[in-house]
Amino acid sequence: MELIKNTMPTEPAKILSHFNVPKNSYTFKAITNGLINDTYLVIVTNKPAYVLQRINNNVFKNIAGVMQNIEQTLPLLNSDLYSSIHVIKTKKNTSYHKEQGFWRVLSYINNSTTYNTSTDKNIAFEAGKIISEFHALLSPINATTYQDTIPDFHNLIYRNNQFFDALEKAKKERTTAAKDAIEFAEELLPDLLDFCFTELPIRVCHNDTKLNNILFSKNTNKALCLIDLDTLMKGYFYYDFGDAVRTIANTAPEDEKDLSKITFNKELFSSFVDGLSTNKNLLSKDEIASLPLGAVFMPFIHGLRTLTDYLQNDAYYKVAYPNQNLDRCVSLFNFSKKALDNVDYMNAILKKKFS
Ligand code: GN1
Ligand code: MG
Repeated sequence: MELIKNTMPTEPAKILSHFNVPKNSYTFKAITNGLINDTYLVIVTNKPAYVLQRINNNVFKNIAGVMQNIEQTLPLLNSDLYSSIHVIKTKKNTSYHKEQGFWRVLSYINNSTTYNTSTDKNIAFEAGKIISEFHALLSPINATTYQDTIPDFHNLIYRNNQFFDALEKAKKERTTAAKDAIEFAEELLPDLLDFCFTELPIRVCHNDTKLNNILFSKNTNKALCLIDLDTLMKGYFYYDFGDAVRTIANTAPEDEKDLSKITFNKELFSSFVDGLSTNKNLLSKDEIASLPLGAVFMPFIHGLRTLTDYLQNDAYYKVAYPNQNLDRCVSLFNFSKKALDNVDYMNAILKKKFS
C-alpha cells in the first residue's frame, strides 16, 4: 500500500478558527524539524502564541488515543522544575479538529527554543535533568492505562521482521546502495535482540527524547520541558536514555554524511548523566545496568527503521532528497557502533554518578 504523504494544508487560519483562541490576525510559520507531523507557530504581534499541528494519521492511527494520553499526562507534568503545556480545546470542547487531517493547538512557552545539536555541556546537563524530572513526575502512574499510540514502536523483533520483509521486496538499486548498512544490521541484530528480552520495569516513557524535543529557556538556557508528546506510552527507561544520548553525545546531525564528524563525546555524555542523576533514586539497579546497551540499541533501531523506510521507497519519514533515509541510517549505525565501543566508559560513569 502506498502511504499518502502530508502535503501543504488547508488555510491554517481557517483551521485555527475552530479552536478556543481570541480573535486576532494571526500569522503562521512552518517549523520543518519534525519528520512526522506538520507544525506551525501561530504568531500574533510578532510573538508566537500557540503551536498548531496536523497529526500524521498514517503514523498515528488512533488520534483520540494520542490526545487522551497527552491530556491525562499534561496536568502531572508541572513542578518548580518543569514548565507546563496546555491543550487548547476546540469550540466544541474536543481536543482536536478534523478537517483534511487531524489538528490540535497547544500553548506556546514564551522565550523558549530548541537545539538540533549542541556542544554545550550545560545543555547536556539540563537535558539530563529535565528527562529525570519528567520521569520522576510520571513514575507513580500505571503505564498500562496508556494507549499504545504506535504499537511495537521500539520493539526490535517487530522492526527486525519489517526490515527483512522490506529487504525481500526492495528494488535492486536500493539494496545495492544500502549494501554496507544491510550487512551492519544483520551483524548487530542477534546481540541486540538478546539484549531487549528484558524484565525491566515498565514506565510511561516519552519515546522520542532526542535533543530537539526538549524546550530550553532563551534567557537562562535552563531546560523547561519535553515537547512532541505523541509517543507517550509504555516503555523502558533505556529508550528515553538512548534517544537522548544519540543526540547529545553526538554533536553531528542525524543525517550527517561526513562520518568523521560523528562522535561519542565523553564530556557531553558525562554532563548528561550528571543532570540525569540529580534524582538518584529514580532508577533501579537493573535499569541503570541496561543504559549503556540502551545507548547502542536506540540509534540502532532508528537506523534500522530509516533503512527499512529507504528500502520501502521512503513511505514513512519526510525526506528532503532521495537518499536521505540511507544517510540517516548510515549515520545512526555509525553512532551505534561508537556507543558500543564506549559501553565500559558509560558503565563506569553511571556507576559513579548514581552511587
Ligand atoms: C520521528 O517527528 P519527529 O521528528 O519528532 C520519529 C522518531 C525518530 C525521529 C528521528 C513517530 O520523530 O521515532 O526518533 O523522527 N517519530 C515517529 O528524528 O516515528
Ligand atoms: Mg516525534
